[in-house]
Amino acid sequence: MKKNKNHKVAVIMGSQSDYKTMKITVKILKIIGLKYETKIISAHRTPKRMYEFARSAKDKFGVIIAGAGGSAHLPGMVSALTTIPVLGVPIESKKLKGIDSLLSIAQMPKGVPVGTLAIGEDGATNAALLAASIIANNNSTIKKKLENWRLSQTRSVKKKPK
Ligand code: RP5
Repeated sequence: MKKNKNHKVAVIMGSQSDYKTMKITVKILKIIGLKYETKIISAHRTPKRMYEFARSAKDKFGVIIAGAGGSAHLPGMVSALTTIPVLGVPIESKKLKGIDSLLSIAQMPKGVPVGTLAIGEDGATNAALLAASIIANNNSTIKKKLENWRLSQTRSVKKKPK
């Protein structure tokens, strides 16, 4: 495994409107100290952009995080074009509260996986943490930062309610 290119995370999303959620992913990646790039790529509105991104992703990224809402085919389509791990964040849609996004992303037929996270902000947070875990397998600095993040989370839980 070549080191540098596998330590960068691509954070892609189907629309500018998804960034409200996906900026949480970016915030966590920054805290952990992971390199990343953000892009708007729509599977149905910019299919050529999606194809070109996915086909060249292996030269640049170790993990792809894809946020999409509604009939959320972006993570699955990107995963079909690369073997880099793809983590899908179901965006909370207005009409069905993200249940549509969740089922679209989670119910990939066998053979082309997408690691599906929770709907909305929780999923956006955990996608960044899971990307960090994947990259930490080959990066001791990220591993240490991830362990520290967990430790500080544990310490933040008070023993008694106020
Ligand atoms: C999806 O359609 C996007 O991922 C977004 O969640 C949803 C709505 O997009 P906009 O109409 O806000 O551009 O492709």
